[in-house]
Amino acid sequence: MEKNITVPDIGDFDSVEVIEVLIKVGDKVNIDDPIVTLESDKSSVEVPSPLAGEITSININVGDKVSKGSLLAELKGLSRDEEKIVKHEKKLPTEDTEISASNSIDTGVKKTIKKVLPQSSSKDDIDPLETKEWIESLNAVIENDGPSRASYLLNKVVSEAYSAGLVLPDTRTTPYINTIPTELEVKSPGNQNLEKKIRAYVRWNAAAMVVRANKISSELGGHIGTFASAATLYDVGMNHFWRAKNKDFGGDLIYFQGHSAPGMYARAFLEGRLSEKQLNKFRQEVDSGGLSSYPHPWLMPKFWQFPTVSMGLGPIMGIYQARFLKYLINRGLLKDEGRKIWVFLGDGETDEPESLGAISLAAREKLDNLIFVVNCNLQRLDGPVRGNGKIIQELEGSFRGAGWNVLKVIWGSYWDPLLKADKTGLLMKRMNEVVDGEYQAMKAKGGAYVREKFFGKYPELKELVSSMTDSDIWKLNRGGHDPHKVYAAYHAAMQHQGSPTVVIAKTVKGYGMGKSGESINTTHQQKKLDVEDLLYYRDRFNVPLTDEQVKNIEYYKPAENSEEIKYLKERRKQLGGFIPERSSLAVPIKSPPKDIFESFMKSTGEKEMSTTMALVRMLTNLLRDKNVAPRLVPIIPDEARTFGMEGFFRKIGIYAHEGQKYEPEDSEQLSSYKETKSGQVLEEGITEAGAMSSWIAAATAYTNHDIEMIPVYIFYSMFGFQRIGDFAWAAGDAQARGFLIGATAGRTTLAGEGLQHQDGHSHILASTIPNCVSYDPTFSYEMAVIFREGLRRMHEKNENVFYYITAMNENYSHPEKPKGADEGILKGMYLFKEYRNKGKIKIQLMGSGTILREAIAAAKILSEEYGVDSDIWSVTSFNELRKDGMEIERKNLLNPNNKQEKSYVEKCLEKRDGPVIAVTDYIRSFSDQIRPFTEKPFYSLGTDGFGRSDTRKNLRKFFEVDKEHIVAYTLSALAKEQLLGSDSAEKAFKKYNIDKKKVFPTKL
Ligand SMILES: Cc1ncc(C[n+]2csc(CCOP(=O)(O)OP(=O)(O)O)c2C)c(N)n1
Ligand SMILES: [Mg+2]
Repeated sequence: MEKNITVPDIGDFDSVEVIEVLIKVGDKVNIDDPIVTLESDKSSVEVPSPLAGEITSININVGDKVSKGSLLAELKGLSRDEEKIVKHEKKLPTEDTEISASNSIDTGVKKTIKKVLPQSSSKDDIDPLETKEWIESLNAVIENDGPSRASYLLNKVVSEAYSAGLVLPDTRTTPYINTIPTELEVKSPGNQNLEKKIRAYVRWNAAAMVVRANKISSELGGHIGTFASAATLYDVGMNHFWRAKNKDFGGDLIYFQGHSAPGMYARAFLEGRLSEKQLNKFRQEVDSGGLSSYPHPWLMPKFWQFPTVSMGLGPIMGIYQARFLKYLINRGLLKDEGRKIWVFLGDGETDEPESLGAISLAAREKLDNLIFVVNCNLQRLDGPVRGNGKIIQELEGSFRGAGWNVLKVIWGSYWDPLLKADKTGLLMKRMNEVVDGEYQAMKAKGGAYVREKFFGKYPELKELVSSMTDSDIWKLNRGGHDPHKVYAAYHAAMQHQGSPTVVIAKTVKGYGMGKSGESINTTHQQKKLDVEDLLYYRDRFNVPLTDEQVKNIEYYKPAENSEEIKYLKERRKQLGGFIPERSSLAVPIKSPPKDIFESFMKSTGEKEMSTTMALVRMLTNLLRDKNVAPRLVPIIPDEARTFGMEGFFRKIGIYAHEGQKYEPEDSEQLSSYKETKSGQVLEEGITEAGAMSSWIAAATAYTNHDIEMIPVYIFYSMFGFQRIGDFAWAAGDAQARGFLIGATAGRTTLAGEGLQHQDGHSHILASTIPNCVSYDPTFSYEMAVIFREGLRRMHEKNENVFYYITAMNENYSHPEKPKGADEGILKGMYLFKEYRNKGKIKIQLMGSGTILREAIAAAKILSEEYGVDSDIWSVTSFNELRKDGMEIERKNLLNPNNKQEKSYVEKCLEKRDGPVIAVTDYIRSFSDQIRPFTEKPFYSLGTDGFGRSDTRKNLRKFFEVDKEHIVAYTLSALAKEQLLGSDSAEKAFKKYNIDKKKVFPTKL
């Protein structure tokens, strides 16, 4: 049966151009195979075949204009069965099933629940007997009908009460006690005695390492207090939960709190992975063999996986890492092995907006592969985190509100009997009312102080501890230092399904440091311990070192065949290997054949387009390459339509873990909003920090998931490095590979958006990151050459660099690639055109981005009207030219006796005449970067100053980068160089109405 393929609803456009015909008569096509590519002046989109069959005729040619309903081709169905007409049918999602998130606390123990113990009456209870009956009824339901029936009844009662207008209690928080009742704690199978010893040695060696480094020089710094508070939190994970990557398993991913790095080194030392010599070189990284101050994959590429020390980045990167892991699984690129992402953060660190900024996304995405551990030692650097409040309660409220499973680990086991004996409920009341500032002071001041200040407030509580000595009271430990409590919480976190889990653990900063730093405000900065402090620390944790050894600050490592070392290694063996460890087994991606890029090398003729459109078209082409297509990860923060990328929605789908539960408003259209579980586009919403975190996850998938991915994150260039610069720095550290595309770039090219949008400096910011390779191309062939090389360098050759490319929204026609330009395009400059008319005077005119076109126009005027010839250089990367120039200059300075080498800039310019005039849409320091690498006089024009909204023409005039200013300033420069009289310049200033009294734009 013959069928027509027509243009579907293409949105707002009336008549659009056919730019590619992707079929031939006789081709067999499947449903959704692309038939033609259409392009409006903003975006390009492929039309998919609505049915399977054989093409019998083609009714359009490249260049034709078509509208909705235009006949594109005819097709013969192969057989009735195969003719599945999918004509934009109103299809409701079927592929995704909902997993309902459980809001209840999942302790990991199924079908058991603690009985509710009636508390003794408080003065608010006017009828204790009635209260008791209620509680007994509840217990009866739990016993007879089970916990879910009990929950149902409670919920029902609450909603009835709500409807009746009762003011219900605020339930954001629960009482200030552990979430998991003692009876329901799952017991650790470990040998507690050995684990305690191991922990003590790790603690000792971590502290010794810092103290030793500071003996070498107090400049070296380091931290003892942070790890001292977190040792148990890490140790329990290392001994029992964290599974390493090996040939059978992808590995759990652990984001360690940056300042606890010494603890990880100390453990690796016991494991035999680091030597004493390396420990002695803590924070001495200049000569090889040192240990980096914090987790820096760049400096320790076989050890650290995640740069976390800039506070707040770890938590949000961890969330998006967990999300990206699900993305890879849902797209069928990775097996679901139940891997977990663990993120450790400080309680002070939660002040950072980035730390908590994406927690609702984590719950919305049901990231049950994510476990946060917040180490609440109640202190940050200067003092208490919330002296007047309770950080644990505050965090519980935030995380519960966002939909997380919250597990509070506040009190250690020594408190259990007291809590059990608390018949009046007063102990819990006291726990609730004490603020963090007091809790901190209590841990700094000893048992007698706690007796008086904590228990002493109520006679009943004082009585409760009357038989305990001050030392017993002092031993009442906090949950985060109790391996049993921590084990139970981690176990529960591992079992929990349907939402992410946060373990909020209460600890003591500088735990065990005594007067030198336990719970005192200056703990964070403590890096020097005197002999007395060290002896105290040794005794506190029973480290078997003599006084002499302590004085020498010796490390302690038991013999290889000792119980402790055997146990520690055996535990790691059982868990699949060591952690942290960084490696990659990813297979490189073969670069696509040249023909994918071929169309960009030709002139577009009259046809105008922006480099953004060219890039989007290139990505569309790449989606036809079988190696590249599945690995592309387009990442967009709510700007797809701005960049003409809406065609991707339908073509490759937007990732949505629950698929699409609604019929989109625009379902009839070709670019309809299609969300799907296997979607490829990461449509991030309005979060640059989130989008960048996604990009980093994808850009490091080659090491964290052993799969090479190609992330392409497209954003307003102003909201790139300026907004997320610290993430970009972390990406460099993590050796990310991928593309960052600064779209709508250039201070005068974006035009109407004004001061906060118009970017004239992102390239300068990009240039500060050593492994970021950046380009500001003008023409589509430049973009194609650069992008292809990026694919080759990063994803085929696995170079640890990442690309920043600016793309513009100005439409113009693109010429054919000049012969042999490739090398120069990649190195940073090439000769675009030479004017060799009659003129005796010559200039070297450089430009980049859209402003190169102003330079080209200026060159024509200069030649035709003023007899000034020019060599026009398209400078694709001042940043790359500078790198080359600096390196050569250094080499020459180091070798004054050798033949001096030439920088690439010099090689290009040495045989050419005249001064350099460089003009860009960026601040002058961008082009000034290459000034030292040529002996020629050098003049820069650029867009220094705040942007503002106006037309491109007016903006270019304002910033003095339009062709008229280029002409006038060039003539003036020539006068200065005494190559021309000054009257030409003066005439030009007059002719172009250039107001010499205008204030310099930086002052306006
Ligand atoms: C973005 C950023 N700002 C500031 C710092 C400096 N800094 C290092 S540790 C610290 C305090 C950390 O407190 P907390 O998160 O509670 O961790 P703790 O050491 O108490 O476990 C600060 C402010 C940093 N590392 N990163
Ligand atoms: Mg803290």
